[in-house]
Amino acid sequence: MYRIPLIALLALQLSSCNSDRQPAPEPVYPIPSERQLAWQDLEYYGFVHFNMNTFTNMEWGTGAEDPSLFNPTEFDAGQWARVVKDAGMKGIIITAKHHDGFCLWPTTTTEHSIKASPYKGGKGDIIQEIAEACRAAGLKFGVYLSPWDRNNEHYGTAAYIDVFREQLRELLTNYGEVFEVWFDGANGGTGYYGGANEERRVDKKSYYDWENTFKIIRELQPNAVIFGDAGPDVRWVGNEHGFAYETTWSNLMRDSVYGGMPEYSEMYSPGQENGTHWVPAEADVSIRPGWYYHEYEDHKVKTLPQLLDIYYNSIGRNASLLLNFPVDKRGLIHENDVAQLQKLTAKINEDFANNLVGKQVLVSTSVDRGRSYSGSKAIDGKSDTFWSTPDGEVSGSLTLEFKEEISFNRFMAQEYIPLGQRVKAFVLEAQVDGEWQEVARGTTVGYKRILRLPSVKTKALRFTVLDAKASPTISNLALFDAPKLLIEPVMQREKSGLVSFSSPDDEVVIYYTLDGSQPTAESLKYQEPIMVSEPSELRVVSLDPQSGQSSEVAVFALDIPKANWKVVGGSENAIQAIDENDRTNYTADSNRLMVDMGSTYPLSGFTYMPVQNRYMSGVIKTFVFEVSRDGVSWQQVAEGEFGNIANSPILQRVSFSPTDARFFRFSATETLDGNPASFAEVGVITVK
Ligand code: FUL
Repeated sequence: MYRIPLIALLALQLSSCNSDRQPAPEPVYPIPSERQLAWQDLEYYGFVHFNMNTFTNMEWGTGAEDPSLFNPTEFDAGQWARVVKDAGMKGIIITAKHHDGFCLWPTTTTEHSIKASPYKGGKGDIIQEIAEACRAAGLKFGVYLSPWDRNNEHYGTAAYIDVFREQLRELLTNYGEVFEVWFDGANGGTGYYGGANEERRVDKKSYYDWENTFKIIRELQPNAVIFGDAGPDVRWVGNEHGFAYETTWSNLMRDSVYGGMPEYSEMYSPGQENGTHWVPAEADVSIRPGWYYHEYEDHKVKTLPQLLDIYYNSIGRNASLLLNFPVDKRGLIHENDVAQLQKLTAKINEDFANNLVGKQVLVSTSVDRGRSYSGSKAIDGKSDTFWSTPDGEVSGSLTLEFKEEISFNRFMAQEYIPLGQRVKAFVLEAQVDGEWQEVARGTTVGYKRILRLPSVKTKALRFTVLDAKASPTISNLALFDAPKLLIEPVMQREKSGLVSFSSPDDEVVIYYTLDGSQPTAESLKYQEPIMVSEPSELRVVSLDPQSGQSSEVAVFALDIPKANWKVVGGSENAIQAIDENDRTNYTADSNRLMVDMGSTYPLSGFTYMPVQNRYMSGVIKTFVFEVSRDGVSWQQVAEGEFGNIANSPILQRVSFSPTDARFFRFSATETLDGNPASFAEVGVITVK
């Protein structure tokens, strides 16, 4: 049975008291529950993966881990709360138990917990510390409890369901208010299982008897939303990149979905226009490649442009954003992650600092359902008032006229979701030289839709709902002029030596120098790829032509081009070791790469970029480097070890005494994992 939430009823009553007595539109089912409405307002909250895997350098522990390994040295939940709060996030969800079964609280259900760890002499309770830190900071607190337990001997039998439910009871009883309970879809497989060390498969549809588990949550934490592929309250967005879809419905054909179903991402995750239940999407993504901390990913924290894409493609596409921090072995959010998050926060704050739809704006509509639902309700800054059309009118336009010309590049629209999600298609037009010109076109709006657009200058703007499930209910329209994203340009070199630069913001101009001087608007303007055929140092900057502001200067020290380089021997894809592309790799069964550079050069060193894949194989640990003038007689110029390459697989530079050579031979004497040596990119350092 559907129930209209209190807040919606209130709005209905309020509107019927209005003088024009125009009734509010009827709800279009499904509609959100009160707990879902409260959750929707949060928009943005933090995920923390911190557990046994942090100490074993794993993503999925087997369950056989020794609890004594769990021993954070500087654990500080207060630091997590500060970082999350400063970023404008509204809560933290913690992996109370991941698939390996280790419990972060002193549970009565198993010995495989913090009680058996050295942390605070076995008297610690990480969950309590986090719950308290959240409360103190005014943050919501949520728990991730993995249904799959690779440690528990009973996993796969009914006895485990009792254990699982008891764990849930403990978490939902002893730690105050919980806003979200997170159930993972990954279930069943190999594991330790109390020493059985076997594979245990479960019927994901029936094994957990979810209906009765959910009852426990409703009873103990009636305000908590339950997350899972099938909800019931909040659904997985279907990928781990943090992207919702251009068309994202909060409606889901919930009864067709179950947790962990293989076809979920492809078939169900964007939601359905005619979905039967309100189950909005939550986009979960880690700030690093892994969910858990690995020192070797310290250099792989997502960049500002990547984080911005995540923000706009989740919150801007009718989903909430659950951004994960792999807390490190100390028990802290790592400095690199904090630094990137702060950049994101500053940029988001800057982008949305000033809503251009202010009081001076004249608003008119092609149609409305009376004064209480006039166009002005979409720009009054209130979330419980909205512009709507008469029953049966599923399209209509709202026009904003500005006193002065404005320039904007962000458009935000919101529907009044307590009455259901309605908009199916919309178009945005701006008046330019007296003519209406299409600026953008979209499908769903939902709770919030944000479009990033090229800058538009205009005095009038028209937002038209082209089609909707019923009378559209638009509660908010906003415009912003986000400052340009001024970050250092990214460089890409081709094997030919051709160099190109790019910036994530199309509206900035790139300038560069080749003589070591600081680039300015007077320097060389980058227009098309440039040929760099000599060792050179390029200094490059992004500049906003309007404000005159510029990014930091990027410095690229380029050596000789590889245009005439050839791999001698090796398989067909050996070229990938010298193609100037770190994302392509060559794996050599011979553990060796031999290159003919085409001419003789004065070499003084070489560079090695290990594979940058999430799961690395064949990373070279110890090496020998030899050179030759004729490819026949060889001279060893370097040998050694790439210190710390396991934890820090970044570009390695090795110098040696200057030697003239046309050929080089780079051999691995040992790889980290014993697999054949792999090369993402190999280069040389020449004497100038
Ligand atoms: C996945 C899990 O298997 C990962 O380890 C991680 O917890 C992620 C959030 O969900 O399904």
